Amino acid sequence: MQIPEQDKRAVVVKNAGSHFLLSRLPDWSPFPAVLRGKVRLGQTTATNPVAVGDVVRYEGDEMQADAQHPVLIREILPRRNCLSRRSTNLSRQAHVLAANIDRAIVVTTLYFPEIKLPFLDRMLVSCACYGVPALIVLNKVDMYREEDPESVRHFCDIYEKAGYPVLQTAVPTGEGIGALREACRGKCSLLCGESGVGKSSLVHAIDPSLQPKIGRISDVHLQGKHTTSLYEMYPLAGLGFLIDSPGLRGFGLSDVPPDDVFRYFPEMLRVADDCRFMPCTHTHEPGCAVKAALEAGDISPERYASYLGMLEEDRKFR
Ligand SMILES: Nc1nc2c(ncn2[C@@H]2O[C@H](COP(=O)(O)OP(=O)(O)O)[C@@H](O)[C@H]2O)c(=O)[nH]1
Ligand SMILES: [Mg+2]
Ligand SMILES: [Zn+2]
Repeated sequence: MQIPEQDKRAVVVKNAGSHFLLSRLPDWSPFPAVLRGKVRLGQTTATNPVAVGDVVRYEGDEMQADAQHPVLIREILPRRNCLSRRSTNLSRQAHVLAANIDRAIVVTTLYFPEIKLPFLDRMLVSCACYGVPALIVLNKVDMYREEDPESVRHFCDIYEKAGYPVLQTAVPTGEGIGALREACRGKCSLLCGESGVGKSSLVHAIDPSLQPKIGRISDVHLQGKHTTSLYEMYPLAGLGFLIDSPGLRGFGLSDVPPDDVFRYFPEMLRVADDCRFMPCTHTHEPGCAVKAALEAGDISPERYASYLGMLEEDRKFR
């Protein structure tokens, strides 16, 4: 059946640099596309104009399309939301991770690779800034919960107290995988997190028919290697869609003015109305409700340190 020209809309399901795959969701039959000629762009300040999750208008016959004869992306339709980061600290330009997502699944481990709380908190702040709800997945608990139950408890405590749901998972034992699958139901979720934490492994665990490339942890450095350099969406049998992303090293905050950073820490936002002075940077002001909550143990010192780090970074690079 011929699709009328004006109805030729599809979702970007794979982004490998200049080549894309599109699918007319919820139908899953991806076809190749390129960005060429004159394109009407929604956002123009990003290093990548098109991201996985974008709805685009295209030109060409999707039934006949192949690698040699891709369809042409003509227009990127307005986004409901998107998640971006600054490519580098010095760059003013944003890199769009994904568009039109319902939720971010922020994957982390305590060890193998070792956790970097400031990095995790930056991802969470970005999610909050773009209005994307975040679920934290603490993966590989099979490797360290027995040896270090106290650290696992401490981690869950920090983030649950802050207001985030935390799910513990282990791919080899299947622990938490059912709950994660359930959490994906009916949604389009973006998996993000450092390289090597197990994002691709989780995709495969949720739906064994899906085969994203899984990396190997280098024995010498116990560090994640970059195994994927692309963003790819996967259909979860009748469940929803999951976007796997490459490991990110840095996560510069884009679009977050320093005065607003505290708003994206839910536990600070909850109490900040009670600060004596407005505006309050929550660093030195007398009568600061955030500092009071910190002293009372209602805000964790780790999260507060991340907050200070973000203000500091901002001073350096702005
Ligand atoms: N022990 C253990 N290893 C895991 C788990 N999840 C992933 N791995 C391993 O961690 C390495 C990196 O996994 P991968 O899925 O490629 O990570 P990604 O870079 O985040 O996509 C691979 O060797 C996986 O087999 C887990 O829950 N437990
Ligand atoms: Mg991967
Ligand atoms: Zn304050």
